Amino acid sequence: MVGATRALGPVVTLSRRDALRLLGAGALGTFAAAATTSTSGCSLLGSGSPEPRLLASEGPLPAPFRVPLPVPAVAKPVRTDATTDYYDLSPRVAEQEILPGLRTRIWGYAGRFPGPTIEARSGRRVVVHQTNELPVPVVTHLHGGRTPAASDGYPTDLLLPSHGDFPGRMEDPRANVARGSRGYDFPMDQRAAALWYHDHRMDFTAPQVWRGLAGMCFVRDDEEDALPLPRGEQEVPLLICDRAFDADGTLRYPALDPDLRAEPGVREAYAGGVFGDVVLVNGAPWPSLDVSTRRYRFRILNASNARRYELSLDPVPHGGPAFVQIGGDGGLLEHPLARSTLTLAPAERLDVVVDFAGCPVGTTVLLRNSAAEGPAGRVMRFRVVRKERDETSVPPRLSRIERLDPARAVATRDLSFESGDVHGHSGWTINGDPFDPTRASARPRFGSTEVWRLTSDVAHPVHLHLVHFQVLTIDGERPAADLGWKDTVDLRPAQTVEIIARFDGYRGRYAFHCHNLEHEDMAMMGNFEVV
Ligand SMILES: [Cu+2]
Repeated sequence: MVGATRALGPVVTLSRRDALRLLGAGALGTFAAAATTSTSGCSLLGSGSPEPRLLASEGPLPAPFRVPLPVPAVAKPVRTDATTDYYDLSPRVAEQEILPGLRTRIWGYAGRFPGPTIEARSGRRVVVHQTNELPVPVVTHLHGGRTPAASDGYPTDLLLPSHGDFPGRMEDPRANVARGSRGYDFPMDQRAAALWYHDHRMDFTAPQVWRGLAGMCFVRDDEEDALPLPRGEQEVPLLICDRAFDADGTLRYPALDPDLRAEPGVREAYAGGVFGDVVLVNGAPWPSLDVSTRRYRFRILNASNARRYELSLDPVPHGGPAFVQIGGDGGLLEHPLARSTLTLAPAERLDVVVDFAGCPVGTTVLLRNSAAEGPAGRVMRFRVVRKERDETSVPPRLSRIERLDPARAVATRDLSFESGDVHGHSGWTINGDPFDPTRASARPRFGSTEVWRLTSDVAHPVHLHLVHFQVLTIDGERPAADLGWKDTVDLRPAQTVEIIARFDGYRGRYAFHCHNLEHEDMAMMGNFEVV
């Protein structure tokens, strides 16, 4: 195993109560039995598997392809002025028909799962106001946003419930805790890209996203608008996530505290991450979309807690590659790429065009997931229902991307994402350290460029807040294809990936972490401070 020879940090001898204090509501020690040690000396999770585990639904699964693909509503500003659009996306409890004929209680922004889509313009400020109507604290992070630290949704910057008394004491001395309401200020000073917003509450992100706290946000700009790409009804967001349900439609999740108030974490068997057996696209199980014989642009987000997808089309529309990739996490690529398969780790986005022109009316095309067998092996279906002319195209040049030069990097850092000791229990660590809000792994000077060498034991999708980066090497080799600007990189087991980033935009404290949300909640997070 990679990193096996590196000693873990000193064993922290805090009592459980001290650990709770240090990490606010957090305990982190909850999935632990004694850690075992492999022959290579690498600390492994106790009796829990280091791999994600399937949480099966109770009762029959819904029949696939019966529900039309819903498209999340576009958020309506409550107010606009010359520079800014103001939204209210207050999280609250709601009931929604996810499985046909059943009501599911969700936690949603504006009471919806997925949350309303924010349509933003590069350089035009967005302010999101929230009143927390939920019974627990929330924190909202705009993933992929270049956001001032105060609005970036740092995990201890809790927004406490607007009613009831929540004992939300944070021992992070810099925590900015609010009660009831707060605003998030997003300058959107960035290029066109598909972002998403989701909960980021310390120790409880995984169950709160699972319950529905996620939505998409598109930033648009003139460069993208000038391209002859499919738009309007032919540009379709696909927010993909897996969930498990009880027979009555209730969402299942193996939380130790089902009320998500005091004790964080999941049952030990799920310490590697939680898989569901129902794949939802835009909140609907295995939906179906009627299309015409033309190009569609799909803005795909993997909003799953732990599941990674390998997407393919069956059959591949006649005459084409399955997908033409035009963008990734951080916006358009320089040139389109023909792709037969799309891989998406948690939190990654892909921007692709699919051309149904070669499909006779009546054709059905499955979007498969070859990374799974059984129910999670399929995602949704397209049904070609009419002939239509198409004046769109994918030009050979999409954008220009500045290449960050490793010779300009002022620091190279090694960060090992591995299982390890979390306050006396087994958990997920970075360089052997569990998350500590008071310690920075890096203090890059504003505007400086650094290379980070990320190493994994098992799979870890690593996400940096604030910055977008470029992937220099994967296990020493340059990436086979251009990945464009990224904010999340899909670290496969026992892999080393070098990324390069320029730390500009804003000064302050930002998080970086594994985006397997169960790993994140179990301490696989660090800080960098732009100074
Ligand atoms: Cu991880």
